[in-house]
Amino acid sequence: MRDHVDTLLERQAERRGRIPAWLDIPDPKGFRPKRKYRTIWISDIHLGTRGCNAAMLVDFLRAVECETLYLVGDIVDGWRLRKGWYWPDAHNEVVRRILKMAHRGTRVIFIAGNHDEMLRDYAGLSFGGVELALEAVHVTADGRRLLVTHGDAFDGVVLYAKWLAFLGDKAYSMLLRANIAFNAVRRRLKMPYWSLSAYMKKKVKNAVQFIGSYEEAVANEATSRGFDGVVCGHIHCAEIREFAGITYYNDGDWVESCTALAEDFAGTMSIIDWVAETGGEAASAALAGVDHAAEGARAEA
Ligand SMILES: [Mn+2]
Repeated sequence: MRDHVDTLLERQAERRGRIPAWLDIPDPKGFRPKRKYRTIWISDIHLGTRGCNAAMLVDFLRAVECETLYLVGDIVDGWRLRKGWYWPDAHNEVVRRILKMAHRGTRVIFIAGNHDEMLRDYAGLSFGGVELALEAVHVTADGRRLLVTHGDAFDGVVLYAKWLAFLGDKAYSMLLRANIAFNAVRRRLKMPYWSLSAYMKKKVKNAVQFIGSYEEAVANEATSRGFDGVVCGHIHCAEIREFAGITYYNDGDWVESCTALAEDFAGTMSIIDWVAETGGEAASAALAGVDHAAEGARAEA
C-alpha cells in the first residue's frame, strides 16, 4: 500500500508542469507512407455509442497528415452517454490520436454538433490544442470561402420530414443495431465491412427526399451569407454537390459509411471512403498496439 502511494506521488511529481508522456510516443512503424492533405473534415463519430467505428477511424487518422483538421460535430455522443456510460478503449484511442495530431502541429477545430451540444457553452476556448467553435470559415488553397457548420440547425428548415424525427425513429435505431450485428457476422466470415444502414437509407423514399431538401436548405443558407461553399455533416451522407454557384460538401460519418472530406494543396476537394479504400481490413490491426489493459476496455453498458 505504502509503495503504491509512493509510486503515485513520484509519478505525480514527475508529471507536474509537463504534458502526458504518451503524446510523444512514436507511432508504430507502418508500411504506408502518410497521405498529406491541406485540410481534413470528419464528423458524426458518435464516440460513446456501439455504432461508432472507432477502429476504422484510428486506422484512417494514422494514415493521414494535414495542416488543419475540422471535427464537424457529433464527435462525442452526449445523448447516448447520458443514458449510460459506454466508453471502450478504442474510443480513448480516437481522442488520443486527435490530441497527438494537435500536439504535432495540426490545427484542430472542433465545431460542436447537436449530440455534443454541451460543448457549445465552451466555444471560443481551447483544450489540449483543440479549438472549440460554433462554426468556422475555411479559405481553400484556391481562395474560396467555405462555411463550416455541423448542420443540425437546418433540420427545421426542411419541410418533408425532420431528420431528428427520422434519427429518433425506432426503425432507424433498429437499423443501426442490425448493422452492428450484421457486420460482426461479416467480420467472423472474414468479409469486409458493408453498411447495411447506409444502403437502406438510399433505398427508403422518405430518406432520399429528406436528404435532397436538406442539402438544398444548407446551400441556400450559405448562398445568402455570401459564401462560395458549405461543409457540414449531421445527416451521415457524404456528398459533393453543386447548387447554383455554390458547392455543398458533406463529410459523412464514422457510424455507417466511414468517410471524410479532404482538401489537397491545390484546393481540390474529395471524399475519402475508407471502407472502399481499405475494406476495413487494417482496422482491427490499428488497435493492436493499444493497451487493452486500460480500464476503459471493461466499460460495457
Ligand atoms: Mn448531428
